[in-house]
Amino acid sequence: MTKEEYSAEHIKVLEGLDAVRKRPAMYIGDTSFRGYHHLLWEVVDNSIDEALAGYAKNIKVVLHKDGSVEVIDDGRGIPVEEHPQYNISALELVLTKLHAGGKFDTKTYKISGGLHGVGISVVNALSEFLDVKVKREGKIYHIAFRKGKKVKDLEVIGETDDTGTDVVFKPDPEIFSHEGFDYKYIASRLKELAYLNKGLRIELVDERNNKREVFIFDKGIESFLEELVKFKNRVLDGVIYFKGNYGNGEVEVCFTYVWEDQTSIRGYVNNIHTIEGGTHISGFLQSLTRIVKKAIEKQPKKIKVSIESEDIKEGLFAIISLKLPQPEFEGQTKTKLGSKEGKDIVYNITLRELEKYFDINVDSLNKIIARVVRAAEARIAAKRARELVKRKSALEGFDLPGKLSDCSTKDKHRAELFIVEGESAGGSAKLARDREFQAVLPLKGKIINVEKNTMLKVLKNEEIKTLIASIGTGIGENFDLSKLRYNKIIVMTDADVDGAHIRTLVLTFFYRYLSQLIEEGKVYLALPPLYKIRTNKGDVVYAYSDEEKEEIIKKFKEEGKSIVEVQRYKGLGEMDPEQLWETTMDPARRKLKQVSIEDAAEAEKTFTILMGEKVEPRKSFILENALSMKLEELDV
Ligand code: 0RA
Repeated sequence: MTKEEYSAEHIKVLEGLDAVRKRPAMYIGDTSFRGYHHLLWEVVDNSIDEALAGYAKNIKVVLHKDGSVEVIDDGRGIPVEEHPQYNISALELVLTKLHAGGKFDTKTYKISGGLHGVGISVVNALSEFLDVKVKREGKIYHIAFRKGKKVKDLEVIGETDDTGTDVVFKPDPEIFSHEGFDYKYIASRLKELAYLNKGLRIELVDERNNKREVFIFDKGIESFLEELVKFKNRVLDGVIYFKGNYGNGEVEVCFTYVWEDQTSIRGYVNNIHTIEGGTHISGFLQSLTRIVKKAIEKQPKKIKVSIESEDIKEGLFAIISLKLPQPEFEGQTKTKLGSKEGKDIVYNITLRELEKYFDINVDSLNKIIARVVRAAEARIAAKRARELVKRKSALEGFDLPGKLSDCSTKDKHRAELFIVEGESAGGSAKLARDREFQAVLPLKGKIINVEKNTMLKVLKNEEIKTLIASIGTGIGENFDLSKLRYNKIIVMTDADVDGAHIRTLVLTFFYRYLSQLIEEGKVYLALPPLYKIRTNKGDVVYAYSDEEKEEIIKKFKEEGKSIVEVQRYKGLGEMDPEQLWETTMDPARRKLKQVSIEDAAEAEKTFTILMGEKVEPRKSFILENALSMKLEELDV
């Protein structure tokens, strides 16, 4: 071809790729880590599109030792026939024409990943080298480039029965400030793509250090959601899944509820994570809210609390994956779906499919209602408590409740608060403590009647109000850690059923309204001894468990000491102040258990069972626990 024979289009094509090398950031955002990996996503997206179109079943990504990366798929192969307009192969065209991308023929694909989509020609322009092999119509074709310029014409290099595309490229170090592909980053996105495209097998091989992973999920986003809620307390046994077509769109939805006060709604549009949300998310939430509210109104036993949309969201974990031909994105990072159809599709499919689902799975609906009602109750209770704290401080200044026997130190780091059950144990604790740094707050036995108490009632309780005032931080949204009046908050209860009840209640209260305190490691359980063991020689030893007791007795016997007398402590009130100090309160000798968020979550689960509407689990819970208590109480 002579110079004159170049058509105007050809010249434009060449200028196009030069422009990419001159201003790479205009096409891929930046020339560091993100831009560098953007090249890979551009190529992977093309193979994913071929999978979405129903052709590719396997995608393999290989990180080579020389810094190049290879993306192999078993799709139809990029077309190689001559393009009528340009007189070059379609393959060469997509590799050299700007914006042509893999979507030069828009009718070929209904749907394609829209965030990257600058086209594989941009990858070619910014690569030190790029090599493509296409298997198609019985032949293997090959073409090669350096820095966007063709160095090998398209030629047949072999024969095959397979089809597919194989692209190898190395980002050009002249262009990028970053060097090297990041295995973890790539693996996590490929895994996400495998979740989003049910049944698609994606293999990642790292030849630099012999790592290999295969991602394939026959349950798609259902498996994804299972993974997200793996360590949570679940409201439903499984996850709810449905999908449907509406207009030009198709949506897959999967959701479940957990007891934790968290919400996670992940949206995807054409496999792009819509971090800023958008119309598809609002469509889902509106539909879910409508269905749940309607179901609540229809309950035979009238539910009095009014439900707000935030109550529907509490504990909700959802994944919404929408496929839409021409999505429009908005927002700062262009990851918010703006298209109005997005909402129509998800709203209507959710309404239709979820109503069908709940008709069959009434139990799931009832469990969700219970979760939503609890969220509403907690919201109202927290609001009341906030008003109360405000009012209290307005009326009483900084006065502390009379029931609190405070410590005298002003050093918050040394100060400790003992929460003690009952007046008698409270009395012993007051006598036993070191008043310089130990404060004591007795809680009345009355509030242990958790069975009938929702957290709403608990928050109205005088004792709990006193507790909030003593701690000083406020609760819920107004929580302020810097106002904490004690460095350790120690729950000290008897080793009996009532003790277990009050511990459950207090921990549930902390979990729901003061979880930051637990996360900061400020909440502890005192571990009083279970036994006092005395010998005829006057030795006195305390045992904190049955095993320890047995060991001590054995040791005494071996030492020839007899009349070993064992006293089982049933309550803190049985100890004299001296003993209580020695065994349970003295920082040098006591045992404390730091409460973890898991312990507290466990307590709240127990609380939920204890106060729940369902009689059966409550009954069996109380029976089981009463039984274990009885065994413990058997004296030796
Ligand atoms: C356009 C048309 C056809 C295939 C592709 C693009 C295609 C592109 C890529 C990029 C990576 N892997 C790919 N696989 C396929 C097929 C047209 C036909 O065969 O009818």
